[in-house]
Amino acid sequence: MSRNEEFLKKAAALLPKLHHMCISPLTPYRGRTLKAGESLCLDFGDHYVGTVTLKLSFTGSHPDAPAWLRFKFAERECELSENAAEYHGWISKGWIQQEEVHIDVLPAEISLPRRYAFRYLQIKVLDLSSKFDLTVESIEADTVTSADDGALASYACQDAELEQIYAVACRTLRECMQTVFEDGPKRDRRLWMGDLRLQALANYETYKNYDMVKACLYLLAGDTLPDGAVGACLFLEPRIEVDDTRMFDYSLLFVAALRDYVSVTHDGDTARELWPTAKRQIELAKAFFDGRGIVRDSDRLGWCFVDWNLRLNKQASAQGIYLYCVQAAIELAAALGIMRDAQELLAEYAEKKSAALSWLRDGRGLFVSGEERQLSWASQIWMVLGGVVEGQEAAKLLCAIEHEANAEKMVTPYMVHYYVDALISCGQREKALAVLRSYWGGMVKEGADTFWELWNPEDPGESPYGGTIVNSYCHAWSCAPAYFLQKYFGK
Ligand code: RAM
Repeated sequence: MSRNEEFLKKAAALLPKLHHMCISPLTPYRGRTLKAGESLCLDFGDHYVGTVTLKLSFTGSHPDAPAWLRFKFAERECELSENAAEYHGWISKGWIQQEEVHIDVLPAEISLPRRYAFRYLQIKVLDLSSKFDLTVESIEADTVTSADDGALASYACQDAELEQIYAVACRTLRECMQTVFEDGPKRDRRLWMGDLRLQALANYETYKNYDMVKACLYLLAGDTLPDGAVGACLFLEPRIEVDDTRMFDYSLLFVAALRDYVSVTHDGDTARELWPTAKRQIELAKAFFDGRGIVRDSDRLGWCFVDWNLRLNKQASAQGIYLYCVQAAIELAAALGIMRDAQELLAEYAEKKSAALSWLRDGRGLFVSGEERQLSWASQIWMVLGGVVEGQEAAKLLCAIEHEANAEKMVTPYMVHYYVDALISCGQREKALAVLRSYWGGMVKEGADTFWELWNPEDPGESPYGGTIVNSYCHAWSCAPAYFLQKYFGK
């Protein structure tokens, strides 16, 4: 791994402090007695992130055996009825927010071992001697976020549905704002490049913590993969360390995130200092193109995320993402006055754009991906965002894909964010607003307090991991409405 200690020092100095707030469940519970097999479900009224401490006691005879309890934390109530033993997916069971505890001596004060993301807590007595009952005396959560609630930009548009969608989006972002912008406080609880970009955009319109974005950019630039690639994600503990996961699109999106940051803050020093990292991402991506100027097919590209639709061929999307990020690099180079880089990037852009037009379109003008010439929403969207088609032509393309029943669809709010962005870029604002209402509004109708990692209205039980029990229901890449509503659909 390649570390730049100066960058990491700079980041450390800018990382935010956590604000603590002590809360208790809204459900009345004090003095509740529980016998073996009984359970208590507590509702904290909203989504929180924090640690939990309980005071427990007993009635009846002196306890003659340990109390054996199970604690389940849930972001959505439906998670409480999931069975951890039935999950055999590819992401670790370790993420499941569940503890089993034996309490030898009562009364006792116990602090559960982890930080949890939750609205609900279920306490189940797995076993207890029949000579006494367990009593719950008090439950407190020490909740944390680095978001400053007082700084949140209000959104009043005389439309209750949109205001609610905005509030849920901001709550989502708030809960993911911890020491860094976490992808989700339930899982994976770390700084992911692709997630960061969307969180930063929402943050610019809401909490406006510019230093936190700057810190995250310096972290990612401060510990890269050995060849200088920005890693897909980064750990903070026990020490700052880039993950060894490499993703074609996430490395490139560093360039877009830096461009966004600079265009909002006009922070020229950061632009200058991080420009070599940005430029390096474009250079590294060049190795993935064939002689025609087309990015290698999915099977040779390595991991390029795009979306959690597991059938998606990523080739065309990758080409679009590359073009999108080259455009961002051109803007940065021009802003920095590095005209030689800007000129070179312009030539690179023109070449790869024309290759996309020549090789990735079918006879009807739709973009296709991979050897099988797969049709997908993602491919059209990224070609629009990459500027391969523009204006009316782009609007027509995004309309045409709606009528292709076999086209691969989007399943994450992450990808739908880019769809909304593409619609706005070609003047389809009304349509963009309709998507915000139907997609994010759809989650609100399903009872979302915070927006989810994955939402496929056609298959609400979908999980890319082999089981919804590890899905995250507060995932900051889904806070798009906070950004779009505030920026484009204000008063
Ligand atoms: C999920 C993470 C994160 C995302 C990656 C690709 O597992 O939670 O949000 O960036 O996938």
